[in-house]
Amino acid sequence: MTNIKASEVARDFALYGDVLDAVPYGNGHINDTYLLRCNQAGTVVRYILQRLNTSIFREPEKLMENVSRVLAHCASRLAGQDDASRRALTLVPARDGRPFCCDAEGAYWRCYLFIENATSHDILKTPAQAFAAGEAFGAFLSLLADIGGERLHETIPHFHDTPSRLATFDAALAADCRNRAALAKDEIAFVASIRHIAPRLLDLQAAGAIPERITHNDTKLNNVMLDDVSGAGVCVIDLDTIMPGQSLFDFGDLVRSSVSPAAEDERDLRKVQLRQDVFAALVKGYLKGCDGCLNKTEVELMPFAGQLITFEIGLRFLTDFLQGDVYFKTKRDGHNLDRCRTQFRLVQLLREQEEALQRVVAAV
Ligand code: ADP
Ligand code: GN1
Ligand code: MG
Repeated sequence: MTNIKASEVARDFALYGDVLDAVPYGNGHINDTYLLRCNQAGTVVRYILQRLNTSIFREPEKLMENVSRVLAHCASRLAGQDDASRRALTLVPARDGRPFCCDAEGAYWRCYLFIENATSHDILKTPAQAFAAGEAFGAFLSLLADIGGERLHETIPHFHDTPSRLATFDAALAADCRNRAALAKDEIAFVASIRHIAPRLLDLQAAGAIPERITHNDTKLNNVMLDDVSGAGVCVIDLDTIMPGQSLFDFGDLVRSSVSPAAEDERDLRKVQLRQDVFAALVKGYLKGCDGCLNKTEVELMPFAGQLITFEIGLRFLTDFLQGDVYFKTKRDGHNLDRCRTQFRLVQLLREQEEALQRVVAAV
């Protein structure tokens, strides 16, 4: 059903034509996303309209400055190439020229061209899709390598700082404000058993073995659009967390969200599996997209990154469960605990098969 507020806000953007409707769209956990349709001189043209979640993104204007800079860089690098307007997001400016607009309640909105004839998948089906997604995120990393100018803003400080995520978890567990810890005994014990892995990537960065790069930081599978005909990666989306980070944060999140055929919130944990052929295709695609820019340590730690980022995000789901579901959108009781369980099961599989995955990387 059309959302009245979103249709009203749409009129504040410099769109051509008449607003037809705006309906909730997509499966994102953070922002409110709408599919907006306009009648543009007799043709229906689609856009993505989003209300930013400002309880999570506390400095939306700085965030939009990052997004605008990144997209201007992408546009200049893609200029003149085939399909350039599908291969990077394009912001529609507000009527006052800013890259966003604010409504009467002070909420921040932005509008993008809709990427047509492409799909963002929640579950990856084939190794060919894995190669395509890996290549797209790798190419995005390499595209951003020479963005230049000042350091990008940190839109969420300590986003992939796993030790800091552990400290937040410890505090949530100590407070247990919803009396839910008793429902998550096994998961809490699992955290205790592997918490020692948390600082490894940041320690290696501090020691100079892993470089800081401009990274996407939210490279889950449904944040890349694959072409409906060729299956190739078309466009990386969801740019809110682009900031300084590590390539392994990106590769790790891609592993987390792609290697298992089960949904992130699947309740039957027998369905959580580690598809090694999918992992191999992700590695090949990502390395091809990166085009030689990763160092030896970054390549060797690709299997470990999958395990660490999956642990970190499972930990965030568990923390949110303990805190009363205040961060991720949820649709049912225990939703965050279900999500945590799939992540932790996958961590177990990634740890059990770590040597085999290392052989996969060495063979590429
Ligand atoms: P969230 O931060 O909430 O995950 P996203 O920016 O990822 O929000 O958008 C949610 C979903 O909307 C995406 O997974 C994708 O399916 C769809 N989407 C977002 N931007 C576009 C776009 N420009 N064109 C087509 N679909 C899009
Ligand atoms: C969120 O925005 P979305 O749905 O693509 C989250 C990620 C998590 C992911 C888990 C800003 O991603 O960090 O890995 O959910 N984004 C933010 O599915 O917290
Ligand atoms: Mg998203």
